[in-house]
Amino acid sequence: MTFDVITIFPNFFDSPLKEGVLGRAIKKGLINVRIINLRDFTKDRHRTTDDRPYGGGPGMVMIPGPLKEAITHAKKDDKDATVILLSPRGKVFDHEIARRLSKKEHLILICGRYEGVDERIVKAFVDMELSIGDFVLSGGEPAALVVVDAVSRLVPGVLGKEESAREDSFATGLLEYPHYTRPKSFMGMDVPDVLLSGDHKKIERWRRKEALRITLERRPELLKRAKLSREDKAFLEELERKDK
Ligand code: 4GS
Repeated sequence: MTFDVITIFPNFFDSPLKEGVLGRAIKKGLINVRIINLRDFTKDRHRTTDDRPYGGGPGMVMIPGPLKEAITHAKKDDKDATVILLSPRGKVFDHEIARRLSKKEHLILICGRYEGVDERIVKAFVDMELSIGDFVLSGGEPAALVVVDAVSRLVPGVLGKEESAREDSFATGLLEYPHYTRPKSFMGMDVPDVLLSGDHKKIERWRRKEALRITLERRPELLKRAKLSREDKAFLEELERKDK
């Protein structure tokens, strides 16, 4: 799978693409990330990428010419690539979208800077606008990195067997159960006995219940989409009864 990232800050991506899961996936050739410097597609002496907005107002707008050239360059050997603009105006990125994108062969991510990009670029080239959340970044670069990271994890081979099994369990749509490791006692707090019991059925049931409890407490809206067994539903009803 190939990601092309169009940016005016190519160095932003240097170390994140070298570390951990992502670094390994790139080294192994499972994913290919090409950082495209938007300034390489300017034609003036100053390598201009922005200009003042028509109609006035604060800030600058990314001019369409270099973006068109950069997108065309990224698409030259693959007309079917999906062009994504990172912007607070986009659909909010989630696991479901990540899963859909991981099935594509080629994504082109445009990192917005300043007030945004000239709308004609959106009309002519952008297939999808994505936001990573309801807050304002200084640029689309961290958002593009989030998308590259979350999508890459779902590309076959990027995660080890154990890690992908865990990923599958997130697909249940619940928040994670609490984790404990050594020491058994820490600052007067003990590891729950059940985790030391060696009874794997019982441990699994406890973890499931904790995941349900935490999800109900913090993100009840997630429960609507989660796959729940009859036992899960009974437990949730019990919790809601106790709550009243
Ligand atoms: C986001 C976001 C963002 C918006 C870029 C203001 C600079 C900035 N991009 N998800 N101009 N949230 N972009 O805040 O994707």
